[in-house]
Amino acid sequence: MTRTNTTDCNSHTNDSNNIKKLKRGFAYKLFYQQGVWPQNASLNDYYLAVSYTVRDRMQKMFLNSIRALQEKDSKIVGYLSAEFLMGPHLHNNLINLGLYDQVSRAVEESGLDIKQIIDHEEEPGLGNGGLGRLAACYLDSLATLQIPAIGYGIRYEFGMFDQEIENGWQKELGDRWLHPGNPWEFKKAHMAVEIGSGGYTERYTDDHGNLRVRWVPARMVKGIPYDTPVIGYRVNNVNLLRLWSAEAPKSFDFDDFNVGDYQGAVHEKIMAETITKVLYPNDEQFRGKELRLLQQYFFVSCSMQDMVRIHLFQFPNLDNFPDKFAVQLNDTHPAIAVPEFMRLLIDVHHYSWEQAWDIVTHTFAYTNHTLLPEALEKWSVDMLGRLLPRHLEIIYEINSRFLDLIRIKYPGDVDVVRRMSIIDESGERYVRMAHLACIGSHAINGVAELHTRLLKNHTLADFHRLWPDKLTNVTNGVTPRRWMVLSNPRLARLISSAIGDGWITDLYKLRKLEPLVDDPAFCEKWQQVKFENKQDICAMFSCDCGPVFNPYALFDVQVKRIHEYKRQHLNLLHIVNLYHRLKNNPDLDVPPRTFIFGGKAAPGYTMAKLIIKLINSVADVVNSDPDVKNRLQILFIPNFNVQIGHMLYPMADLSEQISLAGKEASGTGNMKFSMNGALTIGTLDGANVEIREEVAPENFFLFGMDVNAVEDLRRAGYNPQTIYNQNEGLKAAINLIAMGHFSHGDQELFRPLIDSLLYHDPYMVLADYQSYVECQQKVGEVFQDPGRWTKMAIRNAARMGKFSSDRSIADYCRKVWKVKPLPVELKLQRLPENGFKFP
Ligand code: GL2
Repeated sequence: MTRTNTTDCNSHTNDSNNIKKLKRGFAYKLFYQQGVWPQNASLNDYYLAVSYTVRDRMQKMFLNSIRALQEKDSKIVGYLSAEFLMGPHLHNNLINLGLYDQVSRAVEESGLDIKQIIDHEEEPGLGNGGLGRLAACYLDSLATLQIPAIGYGIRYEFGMFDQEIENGWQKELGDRWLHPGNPWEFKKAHMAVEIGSGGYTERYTDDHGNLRVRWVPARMVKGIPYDTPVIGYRVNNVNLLRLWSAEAPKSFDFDDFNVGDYQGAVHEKIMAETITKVLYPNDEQFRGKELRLLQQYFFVSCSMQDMVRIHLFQFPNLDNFPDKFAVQLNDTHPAIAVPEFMRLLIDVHHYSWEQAWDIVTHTFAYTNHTLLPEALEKWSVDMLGRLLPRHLEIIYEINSRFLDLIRIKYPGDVDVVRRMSIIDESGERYVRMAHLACIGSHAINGVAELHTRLLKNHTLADFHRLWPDKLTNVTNGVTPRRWMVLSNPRLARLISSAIGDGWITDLYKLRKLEPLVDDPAFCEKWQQVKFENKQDICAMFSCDCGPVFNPYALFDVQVKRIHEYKRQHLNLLHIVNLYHRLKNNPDLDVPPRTFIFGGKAAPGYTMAKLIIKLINSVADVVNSDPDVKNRLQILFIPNFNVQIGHMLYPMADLSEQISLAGKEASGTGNMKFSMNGALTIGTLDGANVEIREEVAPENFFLFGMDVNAVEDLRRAGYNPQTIYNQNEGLKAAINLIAMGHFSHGDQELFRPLIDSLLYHDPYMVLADYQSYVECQQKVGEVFQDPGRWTKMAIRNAARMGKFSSDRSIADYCRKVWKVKPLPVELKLQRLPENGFKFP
């Protein structure tokens, strides 16, 4: 049920009443909540006062939504994810509530600047990149589609590190997102749960003579939930993001304290609270750290206990749990949920193994997000057994029963048993979490057509052969609320003025833009929007000591985590080549270009950090070279995060999606760029394949090998040196770097990168180089025909319907979760005049 906006002739009066109320709200919050007079208030006080006022406007819907979950026989999606990269809340909540205009007027009339207040928010960066941001987009769509859902995760005290660039190198700084105060969360201390670790298991006979198992943990911590409301776009539904924080069960040990052992007394508390202290910043690199396993178990156990509690609030037992909850495992990070739920069902709620397994396998579904072997989680059996002895027993039992099934299915095939076992016994023994997730789930999905196909044919081929119906595809999507309406208001206004605003909740409606490619006035407005967006970013950098950027240049943007498979160095080789050509031939007919990079490297990933250094080193030389002034500029924007993404996607002309085919599971930045009218230069990798299908090949700059060519080349024996020796342009670019042209003559600095390219080149940068450079040449030519470019850009945006996360969520609901919308009615309307009579 959609909330109706006031459209009657009294709307103006209503508006001004609301604005008056909002202004009073700010003043009230400033005075009573922040405890300051306006003249003494800091920007943070103002931000908090505005946020609390807005939060109050959500409360009625929030409480009604929670009540609806409890009252109705509704099915809830439990989305288990170690990461939720939510981005700033205030602006998004204003948009989804439909309060942006009123609040900004109220703020202006109070003498403040809405932009300044919005920008003040420290974003909750509780994720590394694509995977965590996808979870956030999905929460937005779940609420907007009125699907009851709870996102379960970890309330990291320190989220993703802040990146600074010092002398060209990445420097990591601790993120202090909670420091200014978080107005969006509600601490629910009374809903704490207890989590064990370590210890041993024992068998015992219960009062009825049944043989049972008991886990006796060595340590306990408390999990405290913090709830953040997630509101849908212009609906009453508000879902829940429930993040768990670890606390010691008692503050500290007084016995130890009294005998003078202060260190010992606080030790336990510190150890407990370490669990949720910090997000591991390694994107797609499995590190096998004990604390990370503890984090995973901690939030999974908290969440499963919570769902069991919610279920038992309405039903006498857990028999029908899968009718009440569909639980999604966002990658294998929460896969320990499978044995944990078995433990809760068998040891705590006394189900038989068979009954428990039936409930578990009807509850879980698993999304795989990567094919990279180094990202696949496998925990050492020793470590897992030490931390979670009962879970290891359960995993062994799951495995033993599963392998019996395999032996019956494939008699005599010992190899398939070895390959499919949950336990990897090829050397030190490991628990393969992807196998555990596959076996414990009723559905498995990849995140783009190509990725799912590769899962079926390679990574999970044995599982696919065993259960041909289990593996499906759900192509990723992103929310147009944040990634268009919020971040690109100029474009959103233009689109709505042309085709109405229905596209915001039905992105396929953007198709209505297509005929407008033949409307010169519309095309001109489209260009103007892009130009103004580009001017914004130029204005931001013009006052700094850095170079002044030319808004007429082609803005060529690659923003994402820095990783060799994403091939930022391929982009760089093209830049160096272009620089070299421009120096040798000042008359070269190419449009001016501004190359923009952004992204963080995992702190321990030396090669990725060296790539950042190289980008900045090339930028230093190129930006200060008068020979290429205004024709070639390079900018590395530090600390790429959601907030900076808001700025960058709308101003890009060209989106770089240049990973080696078969490596990027989907990508989601590719979708954000296209929606905002950038053209893509890309390989046939991840969702690029489907983007190209949607926008049509003539509106997409394709280059490079496809997965089959990559496979063939690898099989034939790939030798990057041959390519280097045969390609003069490539040789010149590599030599410039190797000879120290960008490192003050230092020939050692970039040697590891150059050697890697020349002697291994695991991501076949050199193999795709020529095709990339030629494609970039074509990009330049088309950009010199603004009319043609604009038509292509409009067609790109117009055909992005498929890539709304609303479509992805609708797919999950239909294919995986079997859930339906539950529109929330505002039954609980207002607080009683004379207060409550408390029960
Ligand atoms: C990723 C994939 O690398 C990326 O291609 C995909 O778009 C997202 C979301 O499905 O998941 N996998 C992963 O571990 N991270 C990703 O971004 N961090």
